[in-house]
Amino acid sequence: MKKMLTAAALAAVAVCAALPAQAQFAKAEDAVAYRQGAYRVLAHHFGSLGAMASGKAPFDAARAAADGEVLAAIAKLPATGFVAGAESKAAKPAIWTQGEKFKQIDQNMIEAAGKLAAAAKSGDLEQIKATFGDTAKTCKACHDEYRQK
Ligand code: ASC
Repeated sequence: MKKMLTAAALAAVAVCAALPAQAQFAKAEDAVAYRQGAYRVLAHHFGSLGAMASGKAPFDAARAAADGEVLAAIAKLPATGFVAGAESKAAKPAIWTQGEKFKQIDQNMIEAAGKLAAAAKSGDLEQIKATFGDTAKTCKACHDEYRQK
């Protein structure tokens, strides 16, 4: 019995580790607020890295590393707020009808944010500049396809 429980517990841990961030919402508007809040936090830290990458702000390695860490973690969240029935003014309906394509574009952003975070952690401004541009492209790809103008 103990052995079975241990196996079940291990299986549950494996499932949790494999799943992307999940969120549950009592109301559709909570899901909209959740994803918009996540995007806002992303934009803040992405903007901070961008200011340093472009020289508009002095390069601060510790700040860049912290921005990258938050960016990589928060990047995984917004997609979980696009639950059924949670349409909004900003989001095109295609998000719900082209689920797989939307997920892929979102995944590209998550991966780019991870690389930008690694670059930021390295403290090498040149690496930050390169990966910042790649990440910006993934933001834009989604805006072009799925954000209402
Ligand atoms: C930002 C921000 C975005 C992206 C995007 C990149 O700083 O808030 O949504 O960059 O403009 O194309």
